[in-house]
Amino acid sequence: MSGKGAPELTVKNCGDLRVAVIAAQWHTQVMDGLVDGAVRALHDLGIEEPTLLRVPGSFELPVVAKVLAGRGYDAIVALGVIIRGGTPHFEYVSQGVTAGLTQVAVESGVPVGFGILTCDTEEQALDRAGLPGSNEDKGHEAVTAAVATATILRSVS
Ligand code: DLZ
Repeated sequence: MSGKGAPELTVKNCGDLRVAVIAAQWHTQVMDGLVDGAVRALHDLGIEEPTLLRVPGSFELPVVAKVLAGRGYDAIVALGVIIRGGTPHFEYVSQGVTAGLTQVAVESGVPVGFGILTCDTEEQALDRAGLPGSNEDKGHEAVTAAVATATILRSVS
């Protein structure tokens, strides 16, 4: 299963990379799908001992990503689900996590996979969660993209 428009990436020689997955805890069913997809992707890539950390909500993802980026990881993957409610909170959390993760990646030089779903409804999120019946598997995609980027960086260092 790959997302609409998402490339089929072939990533080689990455089994020795140190990869950390950080997952928020809001919206349990969707998060379970994202985490399963991420773990499946790591297994497919031959990365046998990834670090998996859970944080309370998506807003907490950037600070943990920043600390891990300073601890020798080759790639970090952030997973979260943010669903629009009736208040501006959706915008604050979405913007905070997006800007924070971008800043971590660009300033540290460590690729950060962006596995954050920002959806209007839970149905939209479930459709992207890599669950049975989902059309997309964003956890798998985020891992593959981050590890592919790490191998590209390693090839030029
Ligand atoms: C507060 C909040 C709200 C309203 N919605 C979500 C959400 O949809 N997804 C998510 O991952 N986290 C949400 N949070 C929690 C914030 O990310 C954060 O954990 C709290 O504001 C505490 O810092």
